[in-house]
Amino acid sequence: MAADTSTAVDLAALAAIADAAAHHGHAIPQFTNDHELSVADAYTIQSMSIDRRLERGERLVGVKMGLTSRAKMQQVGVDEVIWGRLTDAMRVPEGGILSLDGYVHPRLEPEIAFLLDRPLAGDVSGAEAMSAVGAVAAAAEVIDSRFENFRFSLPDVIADNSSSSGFVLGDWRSPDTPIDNLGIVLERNGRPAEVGSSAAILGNPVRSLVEASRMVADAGLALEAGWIVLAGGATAAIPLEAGDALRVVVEHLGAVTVTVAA
Ligand code: OOG
Ligand code: MG
Repeated sequence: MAADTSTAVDLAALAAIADAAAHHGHAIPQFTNDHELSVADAYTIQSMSIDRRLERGERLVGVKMGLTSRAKMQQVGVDEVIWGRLTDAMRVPEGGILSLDGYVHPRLEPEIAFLLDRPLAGDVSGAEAMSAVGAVAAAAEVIDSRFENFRFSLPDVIADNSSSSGFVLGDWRSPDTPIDNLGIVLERNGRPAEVGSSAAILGNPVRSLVEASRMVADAGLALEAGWIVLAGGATAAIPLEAGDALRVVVEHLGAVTVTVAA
């Protein structure tokens, strides 16, 4: 790696590049090809790039956890849990049509979503985390790395807001619904493309919420009442092609569908 160690990295300039790539849907070289970035630098870039979205009028609506399952870690070759910020503009309506305009090389993965009705911050137990949850739902996430060939290192993907791009939420269910071992099927055009279990998410998706509370606190933030937390994909993500009909079915939680524009 030809890292530039002689001069301080301009984190704001990299944030502007990450934001423009996400905004216009174009691929960029990995930041770590040319810059030595720590994980802390990468979260600063993420925060600064999201600030640019907020300045354009978007609103923070929650966070997504990433790389919380072996399947996801293996698919992208990064084996650390990460998080990213979700804004209202990323919401894709359930049952809606997704245009591929503005994406680089989007993929879709099954998710479980938490809706918080109380704030959560710092180190909490699983029971404390669940007591802040107002509802749970089946969900799907559209991820889209802005890096060429969907290849990145840990600091790259964090700086790129953990590939956040879009999310689809199913109907909210009672937080009393057990979610520790639910069968998950991701269907493409009526056929199963990926099959898994919610147990693949850190052993129990609640652990992902505990991690979210802890990791977000490291950035000086708290999870707020009304926010959504995505627990992370339980299976590998699949590439989206024009005309695809995608459906995520989660046992006891229901299904979400999205169709890619032809
Ligand atoms: C990174 C984002 C990971 C998940 O659920 O694991 C993620 C990526 O795969 O590009 O969203
Ligand atoms: Mg995800």
